[in-house]
Amino acid sequence: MVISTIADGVSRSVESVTGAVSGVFFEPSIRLGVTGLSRAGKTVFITSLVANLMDRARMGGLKAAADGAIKAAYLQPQPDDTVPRFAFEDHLAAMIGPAPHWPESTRAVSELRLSLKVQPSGLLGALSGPRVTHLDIVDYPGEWLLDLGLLDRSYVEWSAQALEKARARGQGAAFIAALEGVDGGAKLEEPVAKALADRFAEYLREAREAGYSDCTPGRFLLPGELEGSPALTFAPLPEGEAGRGSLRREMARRYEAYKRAVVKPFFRDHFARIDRQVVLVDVLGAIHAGPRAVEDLRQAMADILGAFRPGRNGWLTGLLGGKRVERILFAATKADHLHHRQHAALTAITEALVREAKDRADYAGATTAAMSIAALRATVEETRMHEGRELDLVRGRLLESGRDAAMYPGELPADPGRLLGAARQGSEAWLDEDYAVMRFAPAEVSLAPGEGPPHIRLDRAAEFLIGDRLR
Ligand SMILES: Nc1nc2c(ncn2[C@@H]2O[C@H](COP(=O)(O)OP(=O)(O)OP(=O)(O)O)[C@@H](O)[C@H]2O)c(=O)[nH]1
Ligand SMILES: [Mg+2]
Repeated sequence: MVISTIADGVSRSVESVTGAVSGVFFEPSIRLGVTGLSRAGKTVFITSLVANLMDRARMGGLKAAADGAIKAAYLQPQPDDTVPRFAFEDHLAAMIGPAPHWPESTRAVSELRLSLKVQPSGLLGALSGPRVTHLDIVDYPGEWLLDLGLLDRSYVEWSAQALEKARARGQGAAFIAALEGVDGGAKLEEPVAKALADRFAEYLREAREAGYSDCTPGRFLLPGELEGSPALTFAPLPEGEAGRGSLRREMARRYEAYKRAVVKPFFRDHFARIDRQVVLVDVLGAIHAGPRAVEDLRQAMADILGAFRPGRNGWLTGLLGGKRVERILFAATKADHLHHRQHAALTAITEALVREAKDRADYAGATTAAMSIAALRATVEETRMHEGRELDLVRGRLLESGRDAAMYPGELPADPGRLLGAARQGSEAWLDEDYAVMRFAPAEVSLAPGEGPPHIRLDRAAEFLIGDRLR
């Protein structure tokens, strides 16, 4: 017992300050942030990860699971009383229950605590007996990280950039047209402000649907309990006169309120406490949407990862003190849409996509990696002869019709530069190949005792993210 306390005390002193201390003896905790832009696969990832940590037969790539060091894993009340609990049971029931379906889209931050009873190896471990490590998983939208960029921009600067984006995207046309009849220097009329903000939010939603990544401010897509509040009732306006009581002055004031009341609290209450981070990226979805979506995704990734290089923003540096995220995994999700022969190409594209941003994070002292994963495998592989050549296909049940279908998604180039280069040059369409994505429903599975839901490389992802803390 004494040795256990000392050993934990030692590891504690080199850790950054994390969650609550529970019980008489200190129990270490790891705070794992799971983020990604909307529909990237956060909910499915967390649900499958937790289920597979509880039933570990498919977790051979997680060393502590393979060698039996993890003795038990169980859910516990989370340390934060004011954050909604991640609805694990509901999501799991959706994914692997009868008539399996994908879980509902989630709209806010949520948290779940999984406690792992681990028997450490080595002499100290043998003497001390099993110890408990808490894994606190936090699900938050990647859009909220993009908002960090607002903190060092004034309303005028932000407006100029936001208007430029809206003009360049087809979805922005109605909003730009609505600005025509508006005089920002005139006295504020609430219905005018509201109508503009609604149009702006509508444009952001449509742009997101069309595959664009940077659709900030983040809460315009996910307003949650702030829906309709003044901090969310603003829109960019062209530069001009901004006298007292004018629409422009009030919009600028609300923009500042958004930063103060929405953006900063998120970084202070959630982001600042994260130890390990996985950034889920729907790379295949963006490729399917075309070169512009891929270029937009690349820029959004650079912005998102700016948050992990705190030197960029003085306020954030102050908030984090010396603390930083220790490991960051970039995971291309939904890799079950591809035959495994193409997974290396997908990983290479993901790596190239986050390259710039990753170099910066590396620079900031975090260890990073890229991987292609599927948190819930919905397909099986198949190879067929077609016009004299072998085609690697995936087969699954189509989401819309429920029919069984095989899909050839197109051949990803081995050299990621071919796709990213075309994207950077602003091409309208891919030259060499058409990329298809079909949406599959989760497969009906019958799990043997001890087995979690089927996945691709979720065990490797877990090894990278938390493996070192389970030895
Ligand atoms: N085939 C396949 N599809 C997946 C996988 N993970 C996610 N998807 C698809 O992606 C959609 C979004 O997944 P979610 O986990 O809900 O994504 P999210 O990031 O939580 O989305 P929001 O909560 O809306 O931000 C699902 O409805 C599935 O259609 C996977 O491992 N395989
Ligand atoms: Mg979700």
